[in-house]
Amino acid sequence: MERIVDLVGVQMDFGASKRGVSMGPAAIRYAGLSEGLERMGFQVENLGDIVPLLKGDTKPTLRNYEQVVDVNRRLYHTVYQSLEQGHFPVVLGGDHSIAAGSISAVSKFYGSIGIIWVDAHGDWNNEESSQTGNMHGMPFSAVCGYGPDCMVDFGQGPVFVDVAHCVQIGGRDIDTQERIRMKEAGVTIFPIDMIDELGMAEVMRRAMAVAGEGTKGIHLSFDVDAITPEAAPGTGTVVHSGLTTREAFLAVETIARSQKLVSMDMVEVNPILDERNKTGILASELVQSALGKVVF
Ligand code: EXY
Ligand code: MN
Ligand code: MN
Ligand code: MN
Repeated sequence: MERIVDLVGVQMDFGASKRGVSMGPAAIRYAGLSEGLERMGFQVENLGDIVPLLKGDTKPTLRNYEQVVDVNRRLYHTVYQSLEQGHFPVVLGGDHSIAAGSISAVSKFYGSIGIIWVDAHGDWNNEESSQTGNMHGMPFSAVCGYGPDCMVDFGQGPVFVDVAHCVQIGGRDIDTQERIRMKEAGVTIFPIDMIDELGMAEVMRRAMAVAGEGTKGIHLSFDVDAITPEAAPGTGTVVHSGLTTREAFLAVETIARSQKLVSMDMVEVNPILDERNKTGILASELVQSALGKVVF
């Protein structure tokens, strides 16, 4: 039977300071994602985009929280329904705050999942530790029960992800309080210098053991700012000296080979800041590789 991939875009940029990642889904689609997945033999169902409310309540510690929460609630239901139908949900961002809605659904559906979070940032802030109030800096902690509950509690009775099965890869810009909180919680972290030392192949072997063993599946949350800005300039929070494109492909190809991937997000593509859709194309290719596209 043909496997069905559900593509859902989320035109969200209210979780970030800069505008423009709301156009990320269009850029990734324009790069040929559906066509590529179809060439791989998938049936692709395009679920369209979730569009945020034009206005909503805000506060300094949780900027635009009403719009962020509303989108996450709708995304939660979309992703949950996709899983119920036996499909594979691919969520295209949008800023990273949307991972709260997608992962809440995956965690509720499976009960026990692992998370591989590829990102220059920790995304492990809460309302108190955040220096910006930007909610794209909070979703990883939220889905594990260490962040704002409003991001993950839509009345469904949230199932938090066990930190023992959570991995951060590529971190190199993590706030001081955020770092302390991540260490205390016990997230497995492979910051960029550890990737230099161990090599991505060994990092991924270790990451797969943490996220994959003892769980029903793995969710991949991939923030394109994990990749070095020379290769991925189209994103709002660039951090120098990141992953090479080959390291990024090795990471997602390893996850694909494990056959434990059940869902993913590809986020933070900002076409306004990009160069001829370089980052959109890279994002599209990384999704295909995560779903098993082979080079040869
Ligand atoms: N740690 C900073 C903050 O909380 O504002 C930066 C967060 C950037 C988050 C980007 C999407 O990964
Ligand atoms: Mn992020
Ligand atoms: Mn990031
Ligand atoms: Mn366990």
